[in-house]
Formats: sequence, structure tokens, C-alpha cells
Amino acid sequence: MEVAEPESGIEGSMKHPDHDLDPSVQFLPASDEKKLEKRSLSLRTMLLIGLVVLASVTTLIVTLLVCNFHLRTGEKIRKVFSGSMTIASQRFTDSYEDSNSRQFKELASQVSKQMKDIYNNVPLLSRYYISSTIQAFSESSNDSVVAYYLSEFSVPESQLSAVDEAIRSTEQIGALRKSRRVNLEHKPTNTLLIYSMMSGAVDARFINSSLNSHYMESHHSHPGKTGIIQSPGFPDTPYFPNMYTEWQLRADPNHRVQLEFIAVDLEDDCRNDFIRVYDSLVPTESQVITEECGNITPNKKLVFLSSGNVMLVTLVTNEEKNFPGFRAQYSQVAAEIPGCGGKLTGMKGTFTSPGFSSHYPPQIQCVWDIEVSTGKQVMLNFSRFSMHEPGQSPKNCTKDYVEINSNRMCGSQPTNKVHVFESSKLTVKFFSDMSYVDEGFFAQFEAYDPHHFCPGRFQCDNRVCIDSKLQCDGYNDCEDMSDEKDCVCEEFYFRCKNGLCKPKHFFCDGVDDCGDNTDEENCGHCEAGQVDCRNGRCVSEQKKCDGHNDCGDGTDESECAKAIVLSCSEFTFKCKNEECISKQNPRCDGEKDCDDGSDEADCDCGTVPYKSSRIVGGEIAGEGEWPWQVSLHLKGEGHVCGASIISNSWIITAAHCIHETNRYSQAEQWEVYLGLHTQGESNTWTVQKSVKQIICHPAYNPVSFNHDIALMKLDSSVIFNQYIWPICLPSATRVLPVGQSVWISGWGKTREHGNLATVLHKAEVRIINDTVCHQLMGDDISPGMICAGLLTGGVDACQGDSGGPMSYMDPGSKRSFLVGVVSWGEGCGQREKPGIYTRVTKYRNWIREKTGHPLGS
Ligand code: 4AZ
Repeated sequence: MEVAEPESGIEGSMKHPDHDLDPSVQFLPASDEKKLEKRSLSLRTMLLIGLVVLASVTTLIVTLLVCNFHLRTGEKIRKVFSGSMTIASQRFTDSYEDSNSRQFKELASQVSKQMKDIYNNVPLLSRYYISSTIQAFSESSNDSVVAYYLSEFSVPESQLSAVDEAIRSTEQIGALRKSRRVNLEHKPTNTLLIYSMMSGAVDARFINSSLNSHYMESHHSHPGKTGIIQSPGFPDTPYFPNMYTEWQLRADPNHRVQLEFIAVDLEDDCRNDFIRVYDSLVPTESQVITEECGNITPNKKLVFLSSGNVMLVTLVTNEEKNFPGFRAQYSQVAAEIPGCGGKLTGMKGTFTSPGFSSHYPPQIQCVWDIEVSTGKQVMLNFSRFSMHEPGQSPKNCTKDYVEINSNRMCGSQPTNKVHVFESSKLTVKFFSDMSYVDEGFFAQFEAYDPHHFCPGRFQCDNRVCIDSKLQCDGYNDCEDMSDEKDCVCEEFYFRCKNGLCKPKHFFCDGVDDCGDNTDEENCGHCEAGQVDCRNGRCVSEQKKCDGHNDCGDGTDESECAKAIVLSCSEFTFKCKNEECISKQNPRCDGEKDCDDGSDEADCDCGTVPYKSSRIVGGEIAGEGEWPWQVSLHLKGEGHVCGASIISNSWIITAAHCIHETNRYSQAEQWEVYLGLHTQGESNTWTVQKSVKQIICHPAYNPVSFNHDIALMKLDSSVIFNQYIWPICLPSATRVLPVGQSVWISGWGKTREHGNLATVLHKAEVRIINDTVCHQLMGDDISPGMICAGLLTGGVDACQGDSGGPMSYMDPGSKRSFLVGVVSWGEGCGQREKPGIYTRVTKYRNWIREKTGHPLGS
């Protein structure tokens, strides 16, 4: 591996691998307009450059960017940090924007030397330091220079977090200088006066060792003008595979860079091809403003602002699926954003997050003081509110938030909710941190008469106003139930004994929606004292479990506490000796029910040996909590689907995971991760296997998703440990009552339009009545499917969870059974749109036939 020369800051720089090869991409000297602008390139030139660049796969830039960010070399791991520092002792000149200029090279060399000194002052860093390269300079608002660098270290694995910590300590450089621990008194005369310094890790996906080319452009925006940047070849030819491209954008001091995406057409999966925008000129992880991929429709405005006068746009692509790419326009806007805070008076008015309807910039704070006339009070409504950020919980809002009277709000807020305050004054604060931005909010305030608030809306007891349509709809919209009290139940609702109205489809769904169970009473058509047979007959309760098939379909003998030998039916459990017994769920319940004991054979499954303790609305799982959970990776693309371990050589997944493309159906394209908790982080117990054989259900229908189940045989058998353990397969007769709580787990998206989870998530959902599911989801529901979710929405499986387990823990035996395989749904977590799962009990015989799994019947 080639490594940059430690001292120079230019030699071996990752900046312009292509310069020696094609002069057309060199940076021009400063023009008479003072600022530099890269020469615009024709498509042909771009393609030519692209080809040349592709040929120059071994350039140092790529070597460092692609291979060195976090690469193992024997015992040590190469780690690269990126960052910026303000050099107070240096005045900015335009030539610093041209990396080929003498001035750039001289200053870069000085900065590199100084960085070495800085790291030498921290023993841990000096031990592992290799080199720094200076990527760019920009002009700060006080005429000094900001330098952007990449620093490379070679670190033993055990020291990685200590090095991270030590790197953070270098951010104290200003403080250190003041306390003279860095001996600047004896500095050589050309030592730079460094004022502030910040460093951070680089995005892990740059580690992708197949990235083999690099392309870079630099632009300085001009007042009143817009410039265009676009992926090479856009829109006529797809972007190149395995390429890292970056666009450095600068504005004049006291200005911000504004970037508007005009078109984005990338692969859907951000783990493969993605655009990232940084609030810096280097790709520092803590300064990502946004990440984009997929196809973004032009009616959705995607505008971003920098916090200072620089911005970096990067495009990383992988081997497969090359799309047209993107086009964006950049310009500069004044640093001061009008309407960021201030005093608001009058009877009503509006205010927005800074820059709305652009995304707000990072690192900004606004404070509004609202005051309405005395005698009136303030109410506030957010007609738009979107402040999501990866890693931010809506419970504590530590990243970007709005704060009203010390209450923080983030994530989404319902647009039909009005906040009512018992005061004529209100202070609203807006805060955005260094990374990730969102659309922000549009707020209306209004003065109200304290005796008559919520005009035109329903007023909750907790002084929240909601849309009148939400009153008496069966859902607790006020969050204090006041919208569901004293209701007259309309046509599609029934009345509970306690007076609540509930949608008719909540009736007899197995869940006590009323709270007094009246919606679950008298659910059969038979009289009191009779059993409801599933074939519609009614027989006396006394005939239940008496050993006679009184219903005729075995229902009266199917839910018995004790095993009675009966003639075989779909409601009986068949022992290995062909005897059939009547007991409900006899398999692996710890009691020998079959004379030959076959109901308790091969029950070493479904227990959690570990005794510690974009799923939507779920929470992070404990390590080892779902030891049968598998992550299926497609080679080079990462996690695609979930699966469940059923024996030491077989796993179960969804057929649609396999059917997606021709490539997906090839066994050698898959990597199976067992005992995994965090994507990209293997533990000593994590096992990776290849796939020897894939068996999709022969009747799988890719249009209806009927029979969405598949088996994968591992290339060699896995040794179980406390993090790798099989789940039990349910017997065909396992009864899962409606309303039963079951668990789903996976690394899928945590929001419908969000990103895949890195850490395994879990969520508790409930089995939903088949009839209700038909009503809600239409005729697409077949007997091979089972619905689960919460009808109120918010908790669900999502894209990336497919193939993973829906497990039921039998409270008696404490064993988990695989009752469903995540299959499909309409969106994720929507109200009255449950998730659809493959009903595993229906596929038992097929599983046994294909895998030889030693199941009872
Ligand atoms: C999917 O795309 C998917 N809400 C899986 C489950 C659900 C929706 C989508 C259920 O794999």
C-alpha cells in the first residue's frame, strides 16, 4: 500500500491523482475576478477524464481515501482522521484555493510540519502517527486561513479508542497553547499560530476496498450567480462504479454556501451508492449535513446551507447498479439568515426555522420572544415540523430541537395539534448541532381568549387542540383520552360499556380495546355454555375435551390441558408413532404427552441461553436476546434481509429476498452472519458462513407474495453458542390467539423513509384477526399469511427486516417459536396497516421434507 510522505503535505496528497494524467482537470490560477472557478468540462472531457481516472487506480489519493481509513495491516489498523484548523497568523490569499500554486504548497508543507509537532506532543499519537496531507484551504470571516487535513495513523486494535480520545484532546490546542504545555515559546520562527482545531473519523463506507478511482472538482461561487455540479456523465451515462468523487464548494467570507439538488437518481440503497454533503472541505463524520440516495422527485425541494463559507459534496459508488447520478446548483447567500429569532407581537403571526423551506443550516440557534396583548394568551401550531437526526431520540432531543418553556421537541409533530399556553408571553428556541439537518418547522402563533380557545377545533382537557374529526374515532389523539369521552358512536363504531366508541373492526379482535373487555365479549354465535366449533356448529361446553370429536372438526378437542389420544385431524398433534393427541400446543412444553415422547424430542431450541435481561417504533435489542436472528448480506452490498436459524445447517428467510434479482438467487452471492449484533462489528462469537443451497417455496408468487418463504443451507454446520441458537418451529396445530403479543427483530429501516439500523432492533406487536386484516389490507391476504402489528400504527417491521423472525415465547416452557417470517406491508408503521408475515405453521411439512428437520407433526 502506498502511503503519503509524512512531511510534505503535497507529495502523495489524495487531492489530484489525475492531474499528471490530464491537464484539463488541473486547477487554474486565480482569475481577475479574484476567485477561482474550475473550468467547466464538456461531457466528452468528463468521460475521458473518467476513463483516465479509472486507469489510474493506484494513485495515492485513492490508496489513502479508500484503503487507509481503517485497514488492518498485520497487528495494526490504519486509521485516518479528517479535520480543520484555523491559522490565526496567516492572511488568506486567493492562491491558497489552487492546490497547484507555490503558495498552497508552501503553506501545506508548513501546516503538515506543525501537525507533526502537535501529534508529537501527545505521546500516544506520536507513537502511531504516519502522516498528514493538507486537502484545502479556505478563508475565514476574519481574513485568516482555515486548513483542512487528513491525518493517518497505524494503531494496534487495542489502542483504537485511546487514539480516538487522544485525537479529541488535540481539539484543545487553543487551550494548550495558553497553558504553554505546547512549547510555542521555543517555536521556530515559521511556526503557525493555530487557533482552533477539530478532528473526527471518516465515514466507514470509504473503507470499501473496491473503490478504485477518485475525481475532484473545486468551485468558488460568485455573488448573484449559480453554478452547477453534477456526477460525471449526468444524465446521459451512468456514473462509474467504485468511484469516489468530491466537489469542494466555497463562498466569500461572511457568506454561506447554498446547494440545491435539481435531480437525484441513485441506487435506492444508501449503503451502496450515496451522496454526502459535509459542512467542511474534508469528509469528517461529525460534520455530515445530509446523506442522499435513491430517486428524489423534483417536486421535493432539497436545499442545504452550510454553517460557514465551505461545503463538500461527495459521491461514492459501488460495483453494481450504476444510475444516472445527480445534478445540483450552488450559490452563495449572506451568512445572516433573516427571521432567525426576534420579537413577535400582534394578534397572530408566523415564524420558521432558519432558511425554511430549505433545510436549516447546522450550528445555528434562534430565539423568538412572542408577546400578545394583555388579557389574551398564546397558542402555537406547527403546520410543518420535521427535525429528525440519526441517533436522536424524540424522548430527550439532544441534537436538533425546538424548546418551548424548557420542553424540547424534535422528530415529527402532528400538524393538527395546537399547543395552548396560559400566558401572554412565550419564548421559543431553535437549536441545530454540527451534523445532519432537516426541513425544520413552520409555526403560527395566535392570541386567544383564555375563555374560548381552540376555535374551530376540539379542545382536549390538557389544553391541546386537535382536529374535530379526530374526536370519538377510537384513538387517543389528545393523549389524555379526553377526545374519546362522552361520545355518540357513529355508523362505523360500536359503543363499549364504559362509553368509549371503537371502530367496528376492533370488535372480537382479541385485544381489549375498550379497556373493560366489552369489545371481546360474546364473540361467538353460540349461546352461553356452548363451544363455538370452527365449522360453525355449537356443542355443549361439557363435551369439550371429553375425548369425542363432537364438533366433527375436532375443535372441541383441540384446546385441552391434557393429552387425550384421538383420531387425527387438523387440530390434533401427531406423534412420531402416528398417534394423535388433543392437547393444545404440546410440542416442547416440557411434558411428555405422546407415549413415545416425540412431542418433547429435539427441543433444544428457542431458549435464550444469555440470561441478561427501520424495526419502526422498536428499541435496541440486548446482545444474545435473539440468538436465532441472522443477517443476510449480499456480497459487496451488505445487509439485505433477515433470517432465522432453525438447525445447525439451515436457516429460514423470505422467498422475496431471494427472488429480487437473478443475482440474489445464486447461493454464492450470499454471506450469512450469525451471532451478529451491530452491522460491521464482528465479535469473537460472530460466525460468517456461505450458502450451499437455496430452496424457495415452489409456489412463491412474486406478485401476491403468497408462500413467501425460503430455506438456505449453510456451507458447513455452525456450532451453537449463547449468541447463536436455533428457534423452535411451531407444530401445525399451534394456536396463536388474536391479540397475542409476539416479537419481531431486525436491522431494517427505523422509519418508512429512514435508514437501515446498524444495531439489531426489536419490537412487540400483536396478532391481528384475519377478518380485520382482510378488511384493512384487501384480498391480498391469503391463508399462508398472518397479520401482526398495532392498529394505532407506529410499531412495525420495515424494509430490511424481511425474512427475519416473528417469534412467540410460550410462557410455560419459556421457549420461542418461529410463528412468522417478515414478508410485506403497506409502508411501515401506518395506522390500520399491519405488517404481513408468512404463517410458518402452514409450511412445517415442506420445511421437514426439505431440511429433514426432526419436527414432530
Ligand atoms: C419490505 O420492504 C417490508 N411494514 C417489510 C415489511 C413491511 C413493509 C415493507 C411491513 O421488506
